[in-house]
Amino acid sequence: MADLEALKNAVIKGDQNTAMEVTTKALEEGMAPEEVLRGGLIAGMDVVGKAFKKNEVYVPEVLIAARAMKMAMEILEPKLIEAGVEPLGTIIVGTVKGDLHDIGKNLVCMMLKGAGFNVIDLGTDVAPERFIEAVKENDAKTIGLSALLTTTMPMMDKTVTAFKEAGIEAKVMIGGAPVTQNYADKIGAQGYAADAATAVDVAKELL
Ligand code: B1M
Repeated sequence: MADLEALKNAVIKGDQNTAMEVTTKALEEGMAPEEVLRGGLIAGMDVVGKAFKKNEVYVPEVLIAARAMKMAMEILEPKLIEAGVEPLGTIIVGTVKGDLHDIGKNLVCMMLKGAGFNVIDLGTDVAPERFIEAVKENDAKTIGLSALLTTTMPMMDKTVTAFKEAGIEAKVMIGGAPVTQNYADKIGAQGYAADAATAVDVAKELL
């Protein structure tokens, strides 16, 4: 029987081989993909995220854990998609221009995919025009902006302004360590999420 506690610990330790093995075994045994995601992978990253906030672990550990999660996700993702009925909606996600941080944004994308959204991840350093193009191409109704630097937060404001100027009606959710609900209100973003799990709830509310 696949052991989700072992999967969780594999992510925490950044042990990608074990993470991939347990994920494969769990799926072969018929465990629901969402259970593997939530009970193993997300549970592990949650521990790492919290330890990181308390300075109990540092950047290399976070990156190694995220890589283990990513490798396991490559196995899990097709099954999550298969298991889903229809996508809840399409969401365009990216880290704003000038900002290269993507660990949190990637977690948000993973959680959204796991929850049944069709996620189009534009990556990092994404200019407003690129977001606009992607929204139009995919007829997306929701956009997620991430920023980790106080110096790139104003780019969120500029991006939201560019959406308004381009007549984009998609709802905007923002997040990232320095971002707050107050800031979201100030720039006219309809949603704010402090973490990846909340991002799913907010994205659902914005549908
Ligand atoms: Co950077 N960095 N970094 N960095 N980095 C921070 C953010 C910093 C706080 C470190 C510090 O000084 N203590 C600081 C920012 C200070 C500030 O602006 N106030 C900082 C700095 C200054 C810089 C550079 C400028 C350093 C330099 O070169 N002098 C540089 C900037 C490069 C650039 O972007 N142009 C830089 C570079 C880097 C690395 C490349 C080395 C690396 C990024 C690797 C990568 O992402 N691929 C890096 C890292 C790893 C960090 C820290 C250590 C960790 C960030 C992280 O991944 N956290 C960070 C320090 C810290 O946070 N204590 C730091 C884990 C992640 C799971 O959390 O991203 O917050 P987080 O995401 C959460 C929530 O915020 C939320 O959900 C996620 C999961 O729960 N969330 C959303 C995020 N996006 C969301 C979107 C949503 C909703 C929720 O909706 C769409």
